[in-house]
Amino acid sequence: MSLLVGMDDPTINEIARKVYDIQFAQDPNLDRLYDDRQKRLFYQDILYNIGYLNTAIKLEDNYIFTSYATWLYELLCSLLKHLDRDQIKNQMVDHYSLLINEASELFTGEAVQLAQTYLRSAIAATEDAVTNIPYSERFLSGKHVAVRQAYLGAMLRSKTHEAAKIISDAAASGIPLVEIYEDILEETMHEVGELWHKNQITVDKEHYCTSTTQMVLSQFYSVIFSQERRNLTVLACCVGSELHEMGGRMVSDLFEYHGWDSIYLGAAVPQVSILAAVQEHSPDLIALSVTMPHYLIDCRDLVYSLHEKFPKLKISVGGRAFETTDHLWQKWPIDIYTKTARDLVEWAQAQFGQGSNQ
Ligand code: B12
Repeated sequence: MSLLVGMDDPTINEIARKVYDIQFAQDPNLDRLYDDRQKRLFYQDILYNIGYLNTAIKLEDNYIFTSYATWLYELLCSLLKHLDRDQIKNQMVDHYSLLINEASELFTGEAVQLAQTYLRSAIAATEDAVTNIPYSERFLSGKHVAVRQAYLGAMLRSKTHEAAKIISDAAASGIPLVEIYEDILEETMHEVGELWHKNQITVDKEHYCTSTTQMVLSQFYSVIFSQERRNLTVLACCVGSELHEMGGRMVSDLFEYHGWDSIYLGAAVPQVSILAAVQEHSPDLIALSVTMPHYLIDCRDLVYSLHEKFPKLKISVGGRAFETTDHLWQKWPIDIYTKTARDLVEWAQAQFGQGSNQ
């Protein structure tokens, strides 16, 4: 039960080269994703991997190799900033699978099976490590933390169907819609932003989490749009060149769910178009959403125009940008600022003499 030869032996190098060539042939993206230096290190790592595997086999200690696999995975995640944790996991799983195929070239006798067992354990350990990220205190406190973690975990592993099911199961278990929106989905998106900021997920993963969450929101539209009407209209939109449109969408959806007619104009709406839309639809309330502080000036200008042109219109503002100000909204002629969509709905229900649906 031994490795055929020492690490400097040409046979080992030959097998490492073969594993390297097969892996690059199987996944043509690798050629693009790695520069020449990284390719050399990739090859070097194959030799290390074989070395660690050999040590584990000789000592008959599976844990040596699985703990090495987890350590290597975290090292690669911090070195390969352009790659997502999930992408690195996929590459490592491909790599260990190739070594499983080559085990009989590397080892003899019982060692072949041991190698394959240890490599399978390394695959499992690497798959588990994908979601082993230290989450923020905010994400880990509050309501429905377990659902948030399960939902984010599924998205970090790119399991769209699983992620959608976690949320539909949460709804089926009786969690109110507003809590699904704000305590689960909003908090998860906030955490996605933190992970992106800390460089723990790539931009494409952040985009994927956004589009998955938008798809998940749409699962609720049959419920949202089937509530009793209240003959009230809210118009919501994002101001300036604001691209963050999920907050405004949630505001709009929660009003619709409470029987209001909602008109959601979405992201980056020019001032002139917002004024024209108010003229056309005569809403009872307008909800202006700002996430990036540099669109606060556009918001202020719009608020003054709305106030002057439509004196009866109730004006509300909200969104992350206001949390970064010193109560800026107090200086503007608006009717209400609230931190959350649910608080705005509650205020509006009281203001317009309607009880809540909840
Ligand atoms: C998804 C996302 C994006 C997506 C948005 C896609 C889309 N279709 O919406 C894209 C990729 C486009 C994007 C781009 C950028 N983003 Co971004 N993004 C996010 C992220 C991860 C989630 C936003 C989100 O959907 N949250 C969930 C919603 C539901 O929450 P919410 O908006 O806060 O809304 C709630 C409340 O605020 C309130 N509310 C919202 N509107 C209103 C309105 C009223 C009237 C009321 C009462 C209440 C209310 O109700 C909602 C429910 O309670 C955030 C992280 C975060 N902390 O939010 C970063 C984040 C906002 N982005 C950030 C940055 C830096 C950017 C970019 C500059 C990145 C870049 N270099 O290109 C650009 C700027 C684009 C632009 N011009 O607007 C930073 C901002 C940091 C800062 N200092 O300001 C954040 C905080 C990430 C981070 N942690 O660093 N982003």
